[in-house]
Amino acid sequence: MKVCLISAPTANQLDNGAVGEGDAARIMGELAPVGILSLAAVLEAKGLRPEVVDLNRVYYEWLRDSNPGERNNGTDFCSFAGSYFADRHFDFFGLSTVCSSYPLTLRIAQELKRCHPDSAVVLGGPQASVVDIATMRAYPFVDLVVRGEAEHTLPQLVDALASHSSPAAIPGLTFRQGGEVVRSQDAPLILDLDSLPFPAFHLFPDVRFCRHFPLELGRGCPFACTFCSTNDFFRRRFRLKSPEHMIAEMRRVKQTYGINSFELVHDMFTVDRKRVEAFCHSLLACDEKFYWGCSARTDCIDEDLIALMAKAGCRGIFFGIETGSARMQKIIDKGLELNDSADRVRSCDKYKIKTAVSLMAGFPDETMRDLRDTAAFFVDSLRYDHADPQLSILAPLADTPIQKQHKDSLALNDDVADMSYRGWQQELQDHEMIAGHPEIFSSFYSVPTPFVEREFLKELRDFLLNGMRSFRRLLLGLHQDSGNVVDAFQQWQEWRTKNLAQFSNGDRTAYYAQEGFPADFLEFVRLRYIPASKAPLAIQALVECEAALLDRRNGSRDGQHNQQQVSDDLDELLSPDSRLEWLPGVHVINVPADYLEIVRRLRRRSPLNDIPNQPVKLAIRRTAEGEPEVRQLSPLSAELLELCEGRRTVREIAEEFLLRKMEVPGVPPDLACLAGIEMLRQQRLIGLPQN
Ligand code: B12
Ligand code: SF4
Repeated sequence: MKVCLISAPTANQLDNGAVGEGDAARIMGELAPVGILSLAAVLEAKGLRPEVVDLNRVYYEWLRDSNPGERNNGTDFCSFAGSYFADRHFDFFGLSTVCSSYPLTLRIAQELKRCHPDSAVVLGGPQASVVDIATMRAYPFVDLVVRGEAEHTLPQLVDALASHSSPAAIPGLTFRQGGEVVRSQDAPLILDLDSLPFPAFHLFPDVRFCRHFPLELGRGCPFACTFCSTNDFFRRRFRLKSPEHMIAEMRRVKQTYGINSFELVHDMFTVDRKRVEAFCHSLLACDEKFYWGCSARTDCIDEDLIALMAKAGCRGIFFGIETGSARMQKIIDKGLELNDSADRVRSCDKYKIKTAVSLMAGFPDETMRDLRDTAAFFVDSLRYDHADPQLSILAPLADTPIQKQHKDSLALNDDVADMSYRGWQQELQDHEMIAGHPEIFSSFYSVPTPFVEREFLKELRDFLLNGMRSFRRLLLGLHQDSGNVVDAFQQWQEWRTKNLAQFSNGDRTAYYAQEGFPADFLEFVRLRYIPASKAPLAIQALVECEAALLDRRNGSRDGQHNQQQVSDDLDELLSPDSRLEWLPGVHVINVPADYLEIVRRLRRRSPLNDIPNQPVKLAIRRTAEGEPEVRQLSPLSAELLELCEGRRTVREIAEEFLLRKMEVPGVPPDLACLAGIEMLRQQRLIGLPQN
């Protein structure tokens, strides 16, 4: 049997076609389809030589090689994929599926059947598994669906097909029998995950470009949140690979690829505290240092465990908080105590663990009050530098309680739930498929939201996500000053209706994503918000700082300072004749109030209204990675930084410093000057010009 396993398309970051090969390979590597590779390893263990096709890569090649005109001219990706597979002959094509790209996957499956009518076209993965019957009834080119975990089912199926025997008795299959689509019994769960072979990463070359290598840690979740499909798919039986097994796999990756940072795949790792501790202790006892990220619930973790995880190399945790409303927590059966959730985000920040604070809006029962609570949770988490809040609009995943409850009132419009819409450009055929089969493509529909207008919901989501990226601290300041960020958002909506013509007919999501939005918003804050603010000085200081950072981001140059090469190498020793210069991108601004104090108060949620009028200077720059850096300068540092302009030597600066009679009590002026210069170098504000 010649078997070809095909990943589900998931790389929406490639969409604009402008991504270079290096970045593309990294993106695709990090999206390595662990399920497909696990199946390939099982087949290899049986002596087969399966091939793995990464549809993300095929898509990338199509984007790269076709010109934009062609792309819009009917030569869509599906036909390209069809010609890609036309002269690749296999007996078995197995396609993995996920809701977001299911229409596309089905169209590719149809192409495969057209080119290779005698080959078996089989679907598996989280989406096909739950809409198996409806899919096979609607699409005759699908021969079979393998439901659920497939490491035991697939080899049996391949054997049956090779020997032309009936697969009917194999558990975990959906197939046609006498004109009917029928299911065999469910396949038993794989209880001992250590028994699975190491995934066939050698069949997926892009994996070597990963920053964080994906390794499966376990399956199943005992909880039953109403929007989630995991407990349905991997069921509620929680399983983990043993620490020894995980560490052996991590070592193997390190040896083969030189990568020691991992994305440990499991929806919910921290169910059993003892097992998390055992994993951490094993990592600590091991002679190599590994870094890793995982998923957790905030009620299955506490500060002690977080501290241990950080020590054992944990650098990122995905927290599905879902809603900031205590009422909605109960309705969606998530049941988190939100104060504790906030506290876990704080603890992670303390131990420098990055947290994805994942929130959703658009639940059917959600009122404006609930939405305000979610927006507040989102913005409150910005107080922690290591927190990365996310907000998406609910997509009713097939076969989840929420989808089943609302299946007769799902709506399809352009305002689709974004969970499944992002990414693949949809062709007309996709729209037709989706419109014709809500039971198969439910995640492209929206559930009714009777208490909140969907346009409002969507705009608030776009505002918060882009606002966080462009003016993180200002957003927090506005939230704190106005009482809830939604109030500030509504004022902005009012202002932009009167002042921004593009809002009447444009694509709002596109508007929020482009550079004009932060500039417009800062103007709104200056002209409309500050005059009525309770804390005008603090907000003004925040606006000026964000404006300067935006300027840096948009590449505006600071004339003379950026034209030359300046070294920030701290090993180069200074002599009296060393010339100094500002490092490229450094910019100094005046703000009307103590910025450090404002940030302190934001972190503690203390009032901003009594911040005194006390102008300070800030040195601002962006790191090579684009991260903003803001330093409040003491009067001495500000003076010295000014003296470093114009390529003066250390000696010249010291002479000028003495003339200006700057005093540091108890420290001789020449020493104070040298120490100040060294500090500015350490802070990466000045360096030695290279020419
Ligand atoms: C890692 C992950 C991601 C990664 C992507 C990884 C990748 N390779 O592309 C990222 C973070 C990008 C991601 C994004 C999204 N994800 Co996701 N993701 C996961 C997660 C946590 C793990 C996937 C995994 O590797 N599992 C481990 C392997 C072993 O399992 P598996 O892939 O399911 O494979 C097994 C079986 O399914 C089967 N199988 C799989 N393929 C095939 C093919 C054949 C032929 C056969 C026979 C069998 C078979 O056999 C495999 C071995 O047993 C799952 C949840 C989960 N625990 O699985 C969600 C999950 C797959 N994601 C989900 C969703 C909804 C999304 C998003 C739409 C979310 C969003 N808000 O945008 C996006 C869509 C991405 C896109 N742009 O299209 C849902 C899918 C639900 C559905 N009905 O399709 C899941 C199940 C989460 C959930 N709880 O609901 N995701
Ligand atoms: S959302 Fe998380 S905790 Fe809830 S059922 Fe899904 S995986 Fe489990």
